[in-house]
Amino acid sequence: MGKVIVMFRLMKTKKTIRVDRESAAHPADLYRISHEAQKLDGLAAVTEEHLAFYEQEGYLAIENAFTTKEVEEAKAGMLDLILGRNPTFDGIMFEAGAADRLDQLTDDERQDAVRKIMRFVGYEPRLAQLAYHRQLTALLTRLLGEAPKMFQDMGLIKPPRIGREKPWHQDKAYFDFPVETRVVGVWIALDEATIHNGCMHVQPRGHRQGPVIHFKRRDWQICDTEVMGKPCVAVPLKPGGLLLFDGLLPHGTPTNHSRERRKAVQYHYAGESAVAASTEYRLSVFGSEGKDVEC
Ligand SMILES: O=C(O)CCC(=O)C(=O)O
Repeated sequence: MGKVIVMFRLMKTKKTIRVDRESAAHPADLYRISHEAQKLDGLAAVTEEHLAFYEQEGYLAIENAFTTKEVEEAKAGMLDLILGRNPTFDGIMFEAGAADRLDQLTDDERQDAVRKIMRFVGYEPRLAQLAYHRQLTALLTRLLGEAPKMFQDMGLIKPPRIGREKPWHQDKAYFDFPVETRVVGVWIALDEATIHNGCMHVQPRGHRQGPVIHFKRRDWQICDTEVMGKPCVAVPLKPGGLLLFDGLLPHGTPTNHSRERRKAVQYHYAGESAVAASTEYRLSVFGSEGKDVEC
C-alpha cells in the first residue's frame, strides 16, 4: 500500500506509529472464482513441465513447501516483532480501526491490529530462514536463470473480521525495475489461507498482457472494471504452502470477513544481475499516480 499511511503518535508511549488508512469496501463480485488452483506437494516436486506451466499461466502453487516447525518458528518471530520485543524494529503498520487504542491492547488484540510488517529479514532470523531456504533458492534460480536476489520482504496480516482487501494489482507497478526484468513473488501462508479469510486470487495468463495502468482508488490498483469478468483463480493454501507468481501477474486478496486470522509473508526476487530503473520510468509505464507506493 502506498501513501495511504498516516503517522500517529501514541499519547502514553510518545512513540510514532504507522497506520494504514481506511478504504472503501470492494464490489461483492470482484473476486468471483473461476476455479481453485491445482497444487504440487513439496518444492522437490517441481518438474520442467511445472516450470512451463508457470511461464504460461504466471503462477505455481505448492503445498508443504515448509515444515510445520519452520512455519511455527516464522510465526513466533513475527509475533516477537509485533509485540515490540525488538525495540530497534519499526517496520509495523497498524490497521486504521485500531489506531486510537493501541496502547491499551492485550498481546492477542495487538496482533489483530496489524496490517503489515515490512523489512524484517535483517531483524528476525526465523523469517530470514524462509526467504533464503535452500530448496526455494534452487527453484528460484531455475525460474530466474541465475541466482536470486531478494529485494522485498513483507508480512501480510488479515486480522479476523477487519482484515482489508488488497485490490487487484501487478507487483511490478510498485518496483523500480525495467518491465522486461524478471521478478518472482513468493507468497507463503503461515496460517491457513482460505477463500473466506482472504487467500490469494490471481488472473491466470494475465502477465502476458504486459503492464496495466494503475490508479489510486482503494489503493494503487488496477481498475475494478478492467478485472471484472476476467478468469479468477483462488489459491487457498495450508500453513507452509506457497504461491510463486510473475511480477506482472494481476492478483489481489478480498476482505477477511471470517473469524480466522490470515498471516502470510511475501518475498520478491530478481536475478542477481538485475539493474534497477528510475521511478520516473516506472510511472511512465504504470501510471503517474504511483509515486512513493509500496506493495
Ligand atoms: O497478502 C495479501 O493480502 C496481498 C499481498 C499482495 O498482493 C501484495 O502486497 O502485493
